[in-house]
Amino acid sequence: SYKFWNTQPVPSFSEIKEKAMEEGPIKTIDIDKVPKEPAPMHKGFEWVTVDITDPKERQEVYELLTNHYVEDGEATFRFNYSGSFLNWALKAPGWRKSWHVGVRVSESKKLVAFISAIPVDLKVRKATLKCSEVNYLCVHKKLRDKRLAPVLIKEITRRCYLEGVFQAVYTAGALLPTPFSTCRYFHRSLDWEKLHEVGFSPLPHGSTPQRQIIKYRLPTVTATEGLRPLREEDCEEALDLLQRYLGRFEFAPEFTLDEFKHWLLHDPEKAPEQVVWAWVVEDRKTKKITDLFSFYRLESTAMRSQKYKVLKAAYLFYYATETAFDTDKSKLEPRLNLLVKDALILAKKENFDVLNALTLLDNPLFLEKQLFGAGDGHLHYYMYNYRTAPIPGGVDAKNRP
Ligand code: YNC
Ligand code: MG
Repeated sequence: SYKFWNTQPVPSFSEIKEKAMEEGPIKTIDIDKVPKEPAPMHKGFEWVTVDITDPKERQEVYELLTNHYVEDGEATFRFNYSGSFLNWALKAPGWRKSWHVGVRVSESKKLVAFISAIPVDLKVRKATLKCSEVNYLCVHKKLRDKRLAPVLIKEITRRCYLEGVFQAVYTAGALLPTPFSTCRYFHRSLDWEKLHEVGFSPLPHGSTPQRQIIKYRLPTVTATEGLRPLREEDCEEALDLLQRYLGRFEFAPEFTLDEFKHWLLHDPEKAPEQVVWAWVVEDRKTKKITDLFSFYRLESTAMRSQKYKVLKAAYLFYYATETAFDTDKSKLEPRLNLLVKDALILAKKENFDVLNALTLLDNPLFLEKQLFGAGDGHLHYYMYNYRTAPIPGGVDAKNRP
């Protein structure tokens, strides 16, 4: 099997286990030999470039994803990326219209498939790579298992190659050849009762609803001294902190100031429904920014609930702390626990039902202590046309939407 993936420049399951695996690109691309036109589309369908800046076309992508994108294994929840979210995630600095690819029914013009990419500079061990990040691959349920996905993947690849981008990063729940890392999802209940009613959290054997509610109770005010929302004028300093913090990991994005602002600073004009929240800690004496944390909103449709339409989930996003550089190594864990507990309090205040996090960065230092529970979901991390040895934990990259 893997009839398609076996033809692609990705490492095989066996070679990634080899100790002496050489890091680097798998094949060299000659732009002049890249086809100037897409491969023919299945009969009755046509390629389109979606104009995501047009509210009408963005709504079409929204509807396709809302009805046909990723579900959990039991088909209880399906991601519900908002229009504001898509506008944010697909229009990162340097975004290209040609990387928002759709398929329409020729006759009705109905949008039935989508795939996208945005540019990202990635540090992979000692190398910095100009990559694309591929996301939102989606095929209408009625068109599944017709080998449309490989056609979409080949088309986004062609469009990346044409722009001189020869490597890509992507994540998926599906196991394909070959992940260089795998993360697990963890979930911290903020409204246990709702999570239970909606079918997300089972009642643990031997517990009672009342005990569960008490277990997840949180203070109403935050505890970190100097904590306040991130402001535009903080960004240069906060970015410097984040880059140094991410520099401790083998796989991480490298952000420009523009990218940092795009991903972390809420802009009410661009996002009428707020997508990202970020806070910093300012030292009272030195006025220096010592810590940063953020989360984003991504709701899921509750497909089986009579009572609730959506699960309001926040996802822990980028964070950083100066304690990571303290000569006293014991400071990091308590500091992160303090910060993440405040993140939970703030997420609760914003009326989220749950805060989700992956097993990346320094997350293992606080997940259990802050009562995150392991979920069923795994997220595999992949690179296209690049070979790199496995990166066990502490990855970042797609701490990204
Ligand atoms: C997947 N998620 O194995 P083989 S994640 C990649 N990513 O190929 P068909 C996938 N490949 O095994 P269907 C995949 N899921 O024969 C399946 N495949 O080699 C492979 N779901 O194609 C699969 N969104 O069209 C098989 O399958 C081949 O109709 C089968 O379509 C699949 O966005 C899909 O989970 C996922 O909408 C579109 O099931 C459909 O089932 C669907 O017969 C719900 O496809 C939504 C969903 C995926 C979310 C994501 C990241 C995508 C990354 C794609 C790879 C990018 C490579 C880099 C390109 C740029 C390079 C440069 C520079
Ligand atoms: Mg198909």
